[in-house]
Amino acid sequence: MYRTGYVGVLGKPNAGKSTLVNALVGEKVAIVSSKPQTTRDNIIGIMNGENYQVILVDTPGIHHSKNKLDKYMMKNVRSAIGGVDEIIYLIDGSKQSDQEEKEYIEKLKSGETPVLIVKTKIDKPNKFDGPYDYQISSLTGEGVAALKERLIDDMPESEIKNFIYDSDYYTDKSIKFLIAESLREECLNFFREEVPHGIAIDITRFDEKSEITIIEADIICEHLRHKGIIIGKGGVNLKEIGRRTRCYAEEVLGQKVLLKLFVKVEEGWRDNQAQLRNLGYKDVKR
Ligand SMILES: Nc1nc2c(ncn2[C@@H]2O[C@H](COP(=O)(O)OP(=O)(O)OP(=O)(O)O)[C@@H](O)[C@H]2O)c(=O)[nH]1
Ligand SMILES: [Mg+2]
Repeated sequence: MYRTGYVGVLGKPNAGKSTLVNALVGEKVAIVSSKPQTTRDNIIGIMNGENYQVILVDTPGIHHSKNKLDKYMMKNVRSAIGGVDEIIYLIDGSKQSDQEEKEYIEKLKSGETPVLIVKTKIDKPNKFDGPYDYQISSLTGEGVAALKERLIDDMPESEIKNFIYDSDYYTDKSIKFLIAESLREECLNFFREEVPHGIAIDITRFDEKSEITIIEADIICEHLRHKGIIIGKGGVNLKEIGRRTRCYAEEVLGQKVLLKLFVKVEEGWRDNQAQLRNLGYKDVKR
């Protein structure tokens, strides 16, 4: 018998969804940062085994929409809820849950899709007093194997091997997307306050030659003063971000990479539909 299906990974921003997806898949699928609202797109991470294929859908953290990018992110969440066999709702155990979150969970549970509540970050002091089905730490790995078994067991059963992806795949995203996200992750971890949230990446050239891959990318930011911060004195920041991203790109591509970065200002892009679309935040497919 084979088990194949989809699991939606939901929760507030910064709950640890992407970290868990990476831990379950065993590969780096989704970028992680200590800042909320890191994930913008639904990102698929695939757990492959002899007799199972569990497709995890990492989603943006649930928050109130302030601009069109936020709306795009929440549309991704709704699309994930509608299309999966099971939902895991992640709660950061080191924080107290608020009334709004409790109500959201109740609403989710009253839907058609089964929901598992997973308390995470149990390596930190506990502050969450609500009910949960599993508790884990993605950092130490505690409880992750038990959750994985449960997810596999809960997937629909079939006598034929009806895997959706080739077993070699661990994500549905292209290497180009992974590199763009890795560059965004470096920016998220490098800069503070409002700079990271206004950053988007546009890869304008991706030339895979036999010996080298040439990549050119624009780092889009919202204000001129952000541009200065991103570049740094004498280009020191941009150089370091570029170096780190190039190392990652060389690892995933398995060859030398020439990476050129440019910083551009596009004021208000997070609220501009046409700019959002240009940057790859297209309408969500169901
Ligand atoms: N101590 C501890 N930290 C964790 C754990 N899981 C995640 N984190 C940290 O929590 C922060 C947020 O993790 P993410 O995986 O980016 O959270 P997310 O839910 O995907 O966040 P958004 O994409 O913004 O919605 C990062 O700094 C992680 O390193 C855990 O089990 N223990
Ligand atoms: Mg995330």
